[in-house]
Amino acid sequence: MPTIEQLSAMEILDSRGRPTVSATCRLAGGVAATASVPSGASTGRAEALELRDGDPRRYGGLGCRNVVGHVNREINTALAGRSFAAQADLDRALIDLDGTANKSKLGANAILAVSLAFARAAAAAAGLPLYRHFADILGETLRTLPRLTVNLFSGGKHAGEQVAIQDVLVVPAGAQTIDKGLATVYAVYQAAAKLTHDKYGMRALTADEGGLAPAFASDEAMLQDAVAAIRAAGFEPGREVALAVDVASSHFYRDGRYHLAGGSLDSGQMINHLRDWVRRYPIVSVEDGLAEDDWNHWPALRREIGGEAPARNGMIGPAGSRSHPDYNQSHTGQRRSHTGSDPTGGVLVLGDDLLCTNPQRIRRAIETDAATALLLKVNQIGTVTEAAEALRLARSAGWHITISARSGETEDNWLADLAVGWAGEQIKVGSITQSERLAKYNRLLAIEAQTRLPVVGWPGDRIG
Ligand code: 2PG
Ligand code: MG
Repeated sequence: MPTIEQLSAMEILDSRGRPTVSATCRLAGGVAATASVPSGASTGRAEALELRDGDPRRYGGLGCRNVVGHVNREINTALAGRSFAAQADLDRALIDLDGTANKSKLGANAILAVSLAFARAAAAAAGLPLYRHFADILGETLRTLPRLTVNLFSGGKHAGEQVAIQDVLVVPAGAQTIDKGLATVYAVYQAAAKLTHDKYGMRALTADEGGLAPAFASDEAMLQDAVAAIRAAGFEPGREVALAVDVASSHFYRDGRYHLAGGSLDSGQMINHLRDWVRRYPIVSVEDGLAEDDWNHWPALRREIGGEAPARNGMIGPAGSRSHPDYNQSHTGQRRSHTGSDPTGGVLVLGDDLLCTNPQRIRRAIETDAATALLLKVNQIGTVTEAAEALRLARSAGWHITISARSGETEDNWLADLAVGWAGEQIKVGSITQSERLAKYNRLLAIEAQTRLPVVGWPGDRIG
């Protein structure tokens, strides 16, 4: 049973140069491990509280010195010398020590840094790779590697809001390995960088997560250009390479309307707009298509674009049973042919800001049939154990899981281990540039080489 000898932390900088927290857990017996926490920009309002110093003279108030102090003093004093048989016991002690609903006393950033550092130290003490330890925490066996969803074009809060939509992502659906998937994404990204230069006269300047961010004329231009880049790279859109979209619509939802470049839409019109996109572009996943507070309309969105409701209490395996479209496209690239009676074919209706990795919100979404997939960001909830609970709940409803990084990341790579250990169907790390992103992709490559696990297949193997 791991006994904590010392917990300590320091302030480090994330990929945007903003402070974040790195914690080290030393166990009795000498094993020590360090983990650092990411930070979002387009945050959901229900996220656990990331505590900041608020001193405007230092990092514009974003400093984390107080949080570091919480680890070095309160948390260390309370937990050093104690033994924890399981991750859940340690996390429970952290939650109790904080005592607030949103971790605002000690800070979710302090708590998560300790939770992760303990997980890594316990794995090392047991002589296990971190991905296997995460699988043990969940009570899972290792099954699959996640499908890649990789940022290509960015707008919204990650790119100075030149367009409202936050991210268009490349999904190398035909690639059977992480290795091939990354090579495919590289080719599309290079084609997109050339397109950015030729069409917009811009160098390949990138947004927070490394996505390209030219001055698109409209939100839809992001999708058109993404399809053009896929073709230019020599792939067939919708068969070898598909798209995912993070609409991040909470961030352009005001007074009950969605404010896009061409004007504003009410919820019903926004749903129609997204359904139209899903019909005309090879989109397999729509994240935050509606705003975090627009609960009343999410069920209609799910019905319109999500295909059949997922089977409850059933795990979706590598070739699960959800209906998916035939992503074959005509040569115009503008209309997809579909199988069955469902014109959209059923894309993932993925909740990020809506759900905030929060079991209460996930339960509400399951009860109202508002989504079919959970975007899992551990720092939205603040401990490994609560994130595992969120995942279990989503899986019990037959949902898919997309394990996600944040826009402010560090060089730490635990996310890749988490995605494999928890058998996430998708992983979302950002673009194929910038070392804080590549740290995760490189770790996935290493895990693939070690385990030879298969990448999750698309349901029905209709792609590829
Ligand atoms: C999102 C994330 C990652 P942020 O909205 O899904 O892309 O962004 O970390 O800024 O919340
Ligand atoms: Mg999002």
